[in-house]
Amino acid sequence: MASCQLIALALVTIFLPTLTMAAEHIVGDEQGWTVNFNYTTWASGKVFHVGDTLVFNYKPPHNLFKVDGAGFKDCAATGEPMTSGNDIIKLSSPGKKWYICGYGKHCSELGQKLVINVKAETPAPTPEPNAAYGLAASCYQIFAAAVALVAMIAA
Ligand SMILES: *[C@@H]1O[C@H](CO)[C@@H](O)[C@H](O)[C@H]1NC(C)=O
Ligand SMILES: [Cu+2]
Repeated sequence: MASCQLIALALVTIFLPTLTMAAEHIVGDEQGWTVNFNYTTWASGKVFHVGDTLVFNYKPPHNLFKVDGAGFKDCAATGEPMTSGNDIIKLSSPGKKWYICGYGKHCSELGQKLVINVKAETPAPTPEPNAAYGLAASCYQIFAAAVALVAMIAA
């Protein structure tokens, strides 16, 4: 039992960080940050959390402005654009975030604009009310998984 608890603890230690790890969202996926791409569709069904990052990949003349709701609606860019072509933005607070391309009519007529809603940080999983029970359950699952694996290999 003691060694099983160690295994369970080791597994939890290994897998827990991957569960709560911040996600990296490549805006537009392979298409990147460009015109004639529906970023509303791209963002729908995705969940953005504080701590995640957005990656905007593009080539000139595209650029990237972070704007407010009005700037998004009117495609009005103010301030300095980001121009690296590989702009990595850390989402550091919850709420709506708006991004547009400031070049020509890319935002106003060609759809190069993105709005997302950032949710609060993923809460850490709540600890088991009864740690011993939790470990025993993990232990059982490890044995079940091991048995299933052995059965598969043996088949
Ligand atoms: C983008 O797709 C959404 C649905 O996901 C749709 O409501 C919207 O009209 C589309 N925008 C454009 C410019 O086609
Ligand atoms: Cu552009």
